Amino acid sequence: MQRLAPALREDNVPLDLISLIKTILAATKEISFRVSQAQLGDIMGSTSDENIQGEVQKKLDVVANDLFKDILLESGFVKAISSEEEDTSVAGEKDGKYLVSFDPLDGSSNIDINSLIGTIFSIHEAPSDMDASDPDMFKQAGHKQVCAGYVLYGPSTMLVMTTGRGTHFYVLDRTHGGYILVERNVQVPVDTQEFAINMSNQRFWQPAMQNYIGDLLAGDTGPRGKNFNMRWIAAMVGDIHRVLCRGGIFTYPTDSKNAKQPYKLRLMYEANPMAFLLEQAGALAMTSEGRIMDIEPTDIHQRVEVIMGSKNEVEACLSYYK
Ligand code: AFP
Repeated sequence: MQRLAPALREDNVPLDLISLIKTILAATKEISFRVSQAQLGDIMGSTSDENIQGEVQKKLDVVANDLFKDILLESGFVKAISSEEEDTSVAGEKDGKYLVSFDPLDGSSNIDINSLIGTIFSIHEAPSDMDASDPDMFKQAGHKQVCAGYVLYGPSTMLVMTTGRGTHFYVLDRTHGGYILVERNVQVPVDTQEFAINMSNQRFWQPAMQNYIGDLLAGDTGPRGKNFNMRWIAAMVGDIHRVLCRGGIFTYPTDSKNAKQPYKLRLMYEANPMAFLLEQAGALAMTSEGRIMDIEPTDIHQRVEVIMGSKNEVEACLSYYK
């Protein structure tokens, strides 16, 4: 088993990117500790504020966001950050080489029930000819990411990360405080009998998704000829981690629940980093119209339809949209 920095050097990751990754991970270790304190620390429950998405901020959302913001902006490596919890991008070092987008605490509704939560991050190179305060720097497609990952604060604290040379699993070793590589080049099985979707939205989906899920539910007596199991953690980090570990399809499809908001998940700090991790593990990450990482962003908080996971199952799902 290898420590993080030597593993990254083996993948020829540039030294300044390794330093940035170590900076991000320093914040995750602090969050991991705070999460483990639960009611013993002041992190449970909600604040009286809402974020730009109109969602009530949990205390831990704010704590995690502030930790990431401070550590990244002080690092010297970062030209600007954008976060689920910030209205717009925040300028850092004017000559900083990187842009970091993050969801400091994914799965906020799980905080108070001691269930799975995580941090998702995505790193792009910063354009050298733009001002650090210009949020347009972030309008870069997912295929330009130089690193993406998440940290899962579960029974163990795990880092799952790619720098474009495969997706690797690391575990936080509390005996010395570092992340240790435990699995290199994770591969998602191409076939699966497991799906993840919020079934309570069924009546709001488009006919293609209604038909697809209907056929999965019909099991071995339906057109798919096999039984499917369903799982829903309500935290994308948890659901995608399961897909990376044993295959599956995860989708948050277009729905008509709120006419102004047909999609739920955010492109820059949820869909793109997960898409990079999954594609590096041999899986697919799509909308019903194309590859997620080819979308040219128009806004740092834009939302997107997501259909991702085991290759053959994602293709089966997409065939219902043709
Ligand atoms: P929060 O981080 O705001 O709790 O959102 C979590 C999330 O964006 C994603 O991680 C989940 O997959 C999805 O929302 C859960 O959505 P439902 O509320 O429909 O279960």
